[in-house]
Amino acid sequence: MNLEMTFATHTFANPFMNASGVHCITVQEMHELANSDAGAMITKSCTIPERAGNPEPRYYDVALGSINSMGLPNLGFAYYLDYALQYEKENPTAAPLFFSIAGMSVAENLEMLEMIEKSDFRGITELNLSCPNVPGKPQLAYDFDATFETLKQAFAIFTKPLGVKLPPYFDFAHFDAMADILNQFPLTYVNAINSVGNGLYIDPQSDTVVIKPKDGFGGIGGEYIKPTALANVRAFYTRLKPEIQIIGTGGICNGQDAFEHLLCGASMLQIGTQLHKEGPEIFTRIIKELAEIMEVKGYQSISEFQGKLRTIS
Ligand code: RRO
Repeated sequence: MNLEMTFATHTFANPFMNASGVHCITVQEMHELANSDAGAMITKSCTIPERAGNPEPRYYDVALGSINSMGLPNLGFAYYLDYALQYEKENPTAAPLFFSIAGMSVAENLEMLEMIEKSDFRGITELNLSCPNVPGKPQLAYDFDATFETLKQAFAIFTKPLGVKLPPYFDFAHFDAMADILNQFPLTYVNAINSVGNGLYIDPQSDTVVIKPKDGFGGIGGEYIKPTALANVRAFYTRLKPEIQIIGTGGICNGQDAFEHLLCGASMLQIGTQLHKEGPEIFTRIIKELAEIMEVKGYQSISEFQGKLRTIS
């Protein structure tokens, strides 16, 4: 059974990786991912200065998923770039690293892109346009004109592989409009989706919210969001030019979820909520489960079914 996935500049041993934010804030966590069976890994979205993020509790696991309002806590751009450069030096043949940035302004994003461009970093950069949890900062990718302007300025200065992390969209008009924008740029990939912004979870015993920031509002992940994630993966797979690959993120808990994301057209697969619940051993389990499903269905490689979702005629 072959789970290899050719993505951007590399053929990864398997399509699985962490979703940015989960198990990737510290170097220690990145080491644990590197030592797991994950095919790739991504750093926590960063800003130039270190950020403490929102007050705790700010992440809560529930039966069907999670709610978070972390508020972009991170150790600062230099910490992650230093880690990435050191990792590449010590592991010259390893799979490329993914490096996530989420500046608080266009200028901050451009400054980070410029520093990555000038550095020796050989990996893949992800521009997070969809952080739902910074009070007073709307998600950039819900502002279509601002997204276009940001990408225009980004590609004027950046030549290395670059992808964007998008929030979920819920209307065909929005899929069409965003795809039209994305198709105008030499993007390496689109990552769909970030958490479903500003949900509310209530503890039935205490009648209270479960996270402190924003009076309990936060991004929803896990099983709750799989249908929305699959729809976004499919919508972009069928609208984007073929050079732009898709990373599927949202509700991947087991091999069947992974299979469905691939069927919708995803290439790499990111796991957030379930990685937070289970730890990096999840990658061993989910690789086995995906391989078993492929075996039963008679597939030897992912390319035999990737994107080949059937509709009803
Ligand atoms: O740190 C966060 O609150 C956060 C980010 Br940057 C993001 O992109 N998605 C999310 O659910 N939380």
